[in-house]
Amino acid sequence: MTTLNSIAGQLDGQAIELPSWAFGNSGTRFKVFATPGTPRTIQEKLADAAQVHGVTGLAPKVALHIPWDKVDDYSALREFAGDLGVALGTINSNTFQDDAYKFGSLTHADAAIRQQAIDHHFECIDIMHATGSQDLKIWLADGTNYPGQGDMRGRQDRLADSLEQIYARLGSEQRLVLEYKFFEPAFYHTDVPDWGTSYAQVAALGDKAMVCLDTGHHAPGTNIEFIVMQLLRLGKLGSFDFNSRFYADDDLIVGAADPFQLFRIMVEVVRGGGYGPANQDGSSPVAFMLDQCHNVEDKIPGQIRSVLNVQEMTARALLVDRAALDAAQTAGDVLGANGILMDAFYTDVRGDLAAWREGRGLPADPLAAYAASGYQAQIAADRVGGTQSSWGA
Ligand code: LRH
Ligand code: MN
Ligand code: MN
Repeated sequence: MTTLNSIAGQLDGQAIELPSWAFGNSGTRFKVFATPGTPRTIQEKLADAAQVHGVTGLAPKVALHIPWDKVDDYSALREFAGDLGVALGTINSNTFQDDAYKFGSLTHADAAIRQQAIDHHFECIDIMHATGSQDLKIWLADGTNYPGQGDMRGRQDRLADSLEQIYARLGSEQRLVLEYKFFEPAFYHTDVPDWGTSYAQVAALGDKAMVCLDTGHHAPGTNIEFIVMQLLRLGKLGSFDFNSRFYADDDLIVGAADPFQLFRIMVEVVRGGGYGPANQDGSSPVAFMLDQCHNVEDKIPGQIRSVLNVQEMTARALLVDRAALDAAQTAGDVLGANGILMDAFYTDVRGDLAAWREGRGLPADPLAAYAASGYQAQIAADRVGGTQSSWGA
């Protein structure tokens, strides 16, 4: 049986990127509940994200969403983040809130609107140069609500052309990751609904274009770890948007709804070489991001819980006795193989991870340490006046 001690070193380099928007208020279309102390600016969101990294050591980067996190000076923002001990990560484009994009963005039939959407991505690439970001993440709300409303083939062709233009602008160290989602906001067809479409589009672009897998963007019952396996096998898994769901795109805390699924995903990530320092600069080929919204729970503890859940399931995945599993699989030992996987899943690593943290000068219990820090009360007292950030602003 592999012990946590033997895999502790593999946990050291784990880096999970936090979404800036997780710190703002969010809700459903019925109600957005405000939380005292919610950030009013991107600088305040970064300060909150730094709290998460400070108590966990797991979250050194923060992803930005443009224009939600628009500032005049991105180099200054990069420095500001650095002073807090975090770096700016993935730049998310946004072509889903402007009236112009009612009938599409990168797929739009009107050349002028399509150009507007392409130009927005050029702006995002400029921002990436200033922030030092590696990835441009594209998620499109493009789609139609009624059969016949649009020419699906034409839209796909225009998407390919738009992406080609955006791809051509990338710097040598930059990547484009294309996220898919099976429905919403469009209900009849979505232009990038599944990993196959995303794969087909990015494969046509080149090595710097990859797929982004948001765990909440699949139909119920989808075997997500199979998709993870396949994309890693094809060398095209660029990033994750981790969250969990009971119904559709619920954006709940990762590992909250189905920790076993998160474990199975991490098993395939490890198996496929997607975890650990595979790149020459020591970074992982896969960016592990969260994409979550905390509607009713406090946001900073929500993010702390999330990164701890990812670490916990990563540790359990690393505990899988690979040699024994291979032998059982080869021998056709169905129950034996399943038992080996389940042994790792059922291993309670929480005590060992607390010791791992203490050994690195981190609090054994990050949630308790955050609660005791007084930060929450401080921001609730300080952040009065101004407009609280929310998902979409
Ligand atoms: C779309 C999505 C995408 C957006 C984010 C706010 O549902 O997952 O990643 O950028 O939500
Ligand atoms: Mn997402
Ligand atoms: Mn989503």
